[in-house]
Amino acid sequence: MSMYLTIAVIVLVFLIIFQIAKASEYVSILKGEENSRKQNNKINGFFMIAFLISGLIGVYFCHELLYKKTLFPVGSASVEGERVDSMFMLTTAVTGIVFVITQVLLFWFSFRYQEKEGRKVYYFPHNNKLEAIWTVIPAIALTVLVVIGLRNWFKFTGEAPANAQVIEITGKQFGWIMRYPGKDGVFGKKYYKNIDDGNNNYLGIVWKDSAAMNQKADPASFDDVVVTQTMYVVKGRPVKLVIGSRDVIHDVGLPHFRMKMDAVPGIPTTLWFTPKYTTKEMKEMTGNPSFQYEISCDQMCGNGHYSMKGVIEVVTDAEYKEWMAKQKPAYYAAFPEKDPTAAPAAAPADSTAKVTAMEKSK
Ligand SMILES: [Cu+2]
Repeated sequence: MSMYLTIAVIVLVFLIIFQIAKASEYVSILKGEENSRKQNNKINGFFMIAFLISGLIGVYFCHELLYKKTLFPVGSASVEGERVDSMFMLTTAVTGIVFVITQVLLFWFSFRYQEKEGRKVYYFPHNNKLEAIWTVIPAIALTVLVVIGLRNWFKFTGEAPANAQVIEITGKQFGWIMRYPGKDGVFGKKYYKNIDDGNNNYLGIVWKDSAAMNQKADPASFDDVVVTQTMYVVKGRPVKLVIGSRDVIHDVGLPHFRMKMDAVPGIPTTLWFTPKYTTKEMKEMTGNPSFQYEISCDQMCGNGHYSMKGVIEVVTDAEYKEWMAKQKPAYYAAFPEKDPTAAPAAAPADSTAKVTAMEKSK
């Protein structure tokens, strides 16, 4: 019913516009072309000013209405992200001032210098000095902005502080896999052909010898901890992410930390930042008891792209240690018989042979 009504209203509106157009055509014939053009010109001039004023009011109104819903009021949740915020504000200020001045002039001139009886157009085809000014000033301004940006880019993607915690994060259709290097601090080798979700090898870690693929089990991989979707990091300790992908290009988007970086299959990318507040502190600061630091995929990566949400839990050092103590190396999930804490009765008879073979390969 309401659909028919909507269609009827649309048709009616079209009819009215059509009739008005028709009527004004007859009026212009009656009044004469010249007069009607001058009148139209006046109306257009008025609309230029009306558009400018309502546009400026609209910008102000949207800002009042929407600013508090953005991530700006809380500020950056990472130390390095503050640089991104200040860059953003600087760029917005520089381009914003120029935008407002040029738009006000554009619409004001259209109104103020509209066609009038006895007014002649000033012929002003070229001015070298003026062109030099409006080329050189923006060029200098943009160079400054780009240099600031490059310096920050090299900082975030460059060498992380020595005390940084290194975590590997891998995107896949559609989710995130995080790997901690374990006690040895070294990530074991991985090879994409080993990826086997059914056997808990989401990253293709080289756990086994394979003559066919010419690879030897990497002992550094045996203590690697693999978790999915939720990453734990420590407040105040720099985190270095080693970013990869299992399939297509994803992007680790960390809006609260003001960071993002593409996840590209085969080409590890890196990014580091220092979390400033724990998740608990953020819940209080935002007044939102269900606040979460989100990892959003910022690259269209397929039909499940929208659902590719990961979470970063920022905790205290003690909480982190407690959490980590509960994690089991992924190796034991794939080979339960190798787990020293597992009940020995559960181990099948041939597993002992495998252990000996693995020990020898070390
Ligand atoms: Cu994705």
